[in-house]
Amino acid sequence: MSGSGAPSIEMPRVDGARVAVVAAQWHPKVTDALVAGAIRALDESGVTDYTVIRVPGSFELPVAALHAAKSGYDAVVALGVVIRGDTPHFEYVCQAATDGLMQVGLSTGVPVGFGLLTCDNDPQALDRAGLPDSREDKGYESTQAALSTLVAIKGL
Ligand code: DLZ
Repeated sequence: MSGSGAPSIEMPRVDGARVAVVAAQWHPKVTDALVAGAIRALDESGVTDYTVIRVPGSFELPVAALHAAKSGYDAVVALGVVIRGDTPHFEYVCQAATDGLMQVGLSTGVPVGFGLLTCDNDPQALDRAGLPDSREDKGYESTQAALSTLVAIKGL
């Protein structure tokens, strides 16, 4: 998927919102940077009431996101990194996490930011992690997407 065509979205002000950031722990240099990007976005949007929940791997993201969504959080951001290996494991974990996170959003009505990197190799992940040398900042972007969606659906 190409990154070209991304909209330029203004960071919304959502003072008073409660946000849960659920993050996997595999590939800690990248996942820690994704969490830092998410917190930067929360700070910019005025969100002070947030929780970071760490789970072991990306496969565990949906169940943690579901609990957060059912616990009264206004938005959830899911962060993780899956790196392709030699077996089909990659496809199963990516598919399960992606489908599960979509189900959480649809079944609860709580917007879920999708900050799961599914990469062929480490350089691809580092390039999207929001580190000083990265081209993209998916922790920040997925948090902004969740907050913008929250604002959009609150206006309905
Ligand atoms: C097992 C596994 C592997 C091989 N690779 C990754 C990965 O690249 N990224 C990730 O977030 N998690 C990985 N996991 C762990 C699974 O997501 C899950 O935590 C375990 O299968 C235990 O349920």
